[in-house]
Amino acid sequence: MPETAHVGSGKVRELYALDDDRLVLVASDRISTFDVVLATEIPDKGRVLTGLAGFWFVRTNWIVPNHLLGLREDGRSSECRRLEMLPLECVVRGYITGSGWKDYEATGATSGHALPTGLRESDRLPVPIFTPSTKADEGHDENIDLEQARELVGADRLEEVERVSLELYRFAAEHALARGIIIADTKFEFGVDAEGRLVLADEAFTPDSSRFWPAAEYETGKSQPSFDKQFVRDYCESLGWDKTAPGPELPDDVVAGTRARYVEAFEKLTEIPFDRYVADPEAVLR
Ligand code: Q0Z
Repeated sequence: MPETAHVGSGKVRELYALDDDRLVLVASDRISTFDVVLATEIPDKGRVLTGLAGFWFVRTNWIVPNHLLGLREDGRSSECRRLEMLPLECVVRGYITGSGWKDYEATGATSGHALPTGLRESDRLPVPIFTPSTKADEGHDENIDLEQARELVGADRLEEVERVSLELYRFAAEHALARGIIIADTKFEFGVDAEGRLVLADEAFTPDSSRFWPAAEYETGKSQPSFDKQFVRDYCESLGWDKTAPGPELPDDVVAGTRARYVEAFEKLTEIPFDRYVADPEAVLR
């Protein structure tokens, strides 16, 4: 995109400025595992993520307005409103896993939420919890408690992002579970528009911003297979790779299996054939 200024890079996405008010977010087909971006791409992964995010933005705009202006013809890029971003990662956990499980094992709590004793890894929580973290440029986000989050965005805005985050999660987790996918946890990024209104930004309820688990295979007391990345993880583990860059190249069967899982997640959640999306990205917005 030569006529537009590059304004940011994520691990597998790029951000460009169209003008002062509009950005283009491009999702590549790159995949990361164990925090390393691999050289082998998963065809259509970027389209799946962009389409899913568009689907969720439209279906949740009754909860909170969002930054989406439209999907581009390529299906992997979206135009969005440029916002003032809040310096907070808004995480909601419905199940105890990942860094929340690590915190719980060490302290019995996570982000200041006292949790019931005797929880097992991957247990569903009695109620979903809001566990904000800070954006770390290098390495992992750091879980913080509500007091630290309040210092970052102010008491009123924190109350608002907590309420909205929990409402978004409850809505999407129920939709997904009815279609065979557990959304174990999810991360939102919010911005504020020129009028001071809270706006959902970035991506929402994609496999890159959330942990998707196949509901049919859910078993508490152990870590769960990832809906999308399990073939890649299993293959990488089978090699005895030390998880430092550069990662291994993926064989064709692992690529094909992983692509099929992304497409399966898209079709289960949107109830739209992926081919229809490719032909007409705006199909997910209707
Ligand atoms: C999102 C990110 C990515 C690199 C900035 N609507 C918005 N307005 C202002 N800023 C952003 C957004 Cl989404 C914004 N990021 C995260 C995404 C590549 C960084 F695709 N950074």
